[in-house]
Amino acid sequence: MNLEQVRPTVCVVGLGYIGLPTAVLTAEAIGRVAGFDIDAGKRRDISNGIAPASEEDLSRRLRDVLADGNLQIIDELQSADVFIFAVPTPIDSKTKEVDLSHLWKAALAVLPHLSGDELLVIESTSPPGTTAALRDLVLSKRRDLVRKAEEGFLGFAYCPERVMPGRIMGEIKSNARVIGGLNATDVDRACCVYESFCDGDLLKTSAETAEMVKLAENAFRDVNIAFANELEAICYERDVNIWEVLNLANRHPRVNILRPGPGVGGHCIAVDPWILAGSVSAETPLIQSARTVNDGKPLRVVRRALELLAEKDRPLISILGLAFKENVEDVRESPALEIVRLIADMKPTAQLEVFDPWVAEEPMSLQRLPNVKFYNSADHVNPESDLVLGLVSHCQFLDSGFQEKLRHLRVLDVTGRMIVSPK
Ligand code: SAJ
Repeated sequence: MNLEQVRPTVCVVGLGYIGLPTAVLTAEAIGRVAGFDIDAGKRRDISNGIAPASEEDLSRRLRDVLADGNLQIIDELQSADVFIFAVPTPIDSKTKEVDLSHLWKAALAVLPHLSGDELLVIESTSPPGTTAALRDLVLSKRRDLVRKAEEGFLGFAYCPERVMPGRIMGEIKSNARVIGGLNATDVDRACCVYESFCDGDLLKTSAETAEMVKLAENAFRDVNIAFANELEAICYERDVNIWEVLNLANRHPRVNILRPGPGVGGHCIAVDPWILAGSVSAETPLIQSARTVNDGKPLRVVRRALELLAEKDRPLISILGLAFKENVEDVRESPALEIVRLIADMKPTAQLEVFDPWVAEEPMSLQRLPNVKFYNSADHVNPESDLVLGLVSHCQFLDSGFQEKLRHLRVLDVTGRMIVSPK
């Protein structure tokens, strides 16, 4: 497939936080892009130029590609030269097993539209072997396409994203990208699509290696953060400043310890290690321990906060930040949310005032807690607070004027970025 000679039609299946930006960038680069999502409400909003996630520049660029006809949001799947699957691959909260049902459903929905000359690309985070399993599924249901696949016309590739929420539009374009295929032709065909909008290096490999790389990257971050969180517990007990330890240790040219925090949230770093560990029968004690350490961090933060307030019967606690990390609105799997719930539960006499200028509405799970008040701003932190608990270092909390207001309060700052002069 040479983009100079033939502009492929592309269909992006799943218009979530990765699928929609991918559809918009592909539409800008080569046009003739269709976007499909099973959620009719989402399709309607996107068709009207409303992007579900407030990534910088996404809404404006979405409206532009819709207006010039380069992106069409479709209600029914249709034929295309390239299908890109960007559907969720969550894990079960109890068993930690990956759930590929959305991917298989999407693949089955695409089946009737295949003629045997298409490239099917998975972007969703998936266990090693998923691309090969997709091929097997397609060919088991469409025996008529076996020959086309053998002759290299029907291709399968795995091209994971590695972008950072909040900076998706820029990073999708600039990050290096791993392009894995079931054979060299599939890799080359996938490269043709991605080089149309990606300025970063395209790193060619097999599909299974690409699947493994994606999981390895995020599991590595999780293990590194778990080490940072454990080191922080050691420093706390020894009364050594963890931030100074990190600054100095990271001056070693070959050491890069990440930062301790309230725990690990979001839908990638806390999930992917389970997918990696679950892909083999071998024991994976390191990866699993890292998960245990990071999942246990919210409770450790809560115990520390309650220790500081032991003498107060009805403490007023101001909590800074609810999102899963700084400068994003996303509260999914947020450790800060868990911390608020735990404090409200373990100290029902406490009054909690939660501030997050990035989170538009009070999450449902907090609305039912009688001792929690939510503010979608950084204003009005009560100067009578018995404790200010800094959980997420949003830019508003780092503002010098804001920090000045905290100067005379007792602050427990788990981010290491908000400390003014703790009492
Ligand atoms: N965290 C720490 N300490 C750190 C860094 C992060 O406690 O030093 C916490 C954060 O507060 C957050 C969680 O870990 O709760 C995850 O944060 P993250 O920034 O590592 O990861 P995500 O989920 O926002 O985005 C990641 C991408 N991260 C970065 O680029 C920094 C990237 O690794 C993945 O490609 C992407 O998710 C993905 O989609 O898989």
